[in-house]
Amino acid sequence: MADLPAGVRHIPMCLSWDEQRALLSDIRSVVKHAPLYTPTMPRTGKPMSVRMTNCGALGWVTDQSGGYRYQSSHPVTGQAWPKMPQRLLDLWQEFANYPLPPEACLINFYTGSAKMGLHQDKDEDNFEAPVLSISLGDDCLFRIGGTNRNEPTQSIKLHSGDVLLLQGESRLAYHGVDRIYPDTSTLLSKGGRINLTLRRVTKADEVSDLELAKQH
Ligand code: MD3
Ligand code: FE
Repeated sequence: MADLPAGVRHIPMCLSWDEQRALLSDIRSVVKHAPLYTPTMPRTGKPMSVRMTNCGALGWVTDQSGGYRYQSSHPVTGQAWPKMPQRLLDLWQEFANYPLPPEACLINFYTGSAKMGLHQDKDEDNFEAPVLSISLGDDCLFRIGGTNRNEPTQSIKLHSGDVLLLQGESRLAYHGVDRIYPDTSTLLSKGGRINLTLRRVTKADEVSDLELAKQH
């Protein structure tokens, strides 16, 4: 099997079954307050097949008129996003190797037919911080390439409990989800896949923020 692109760290079966159950329970409480909604593409208004919500200070949203962006409130309810569960802050602390806590957790929900086209994550102001992704539920085929769309890509299967850390060169790599493998996990009673992506959105103030954070 080929090496993953530089900066990609895949930790298969990182979370135990009990940790996955506990995370799922956290996500269920988030979704009670901030329901999954169907995002739409900028300009065309075409609905995405993945449903989304967020927790944390900021959430990633998209709709026809406003386009891709981060905002502090749910686009349908207008309410502030629920707080980031402690368990997610702990996972970031353990794996991200970054002195400031995550500001956003995007929650993606995939049914058996949902997918996500090849794209770059570049709506953040901070590309220095890593992105931490956690997979729950059914397996998926994940694809990642280089920082130009025309570069070759490679595919890996992600399973429930896998953690993926993207930093350095891979932070701006093209990536997507080609397919879900239905009925490959019993974590979600009705099936499907949940992906959590933890991110820093705002720029760290050059010296002071990072130096201050290290002292804590
Ligand atoms: C590689 N989500 O929400 S997670 C997304 O499985 C997104 O739901 C996919 O792409 C999902 O933007 C993939 C893995 C991931 C997340 C962020 C990345 C891979 C990444 C950022 C840069 C490069
Ligand atoms: Fe992405």
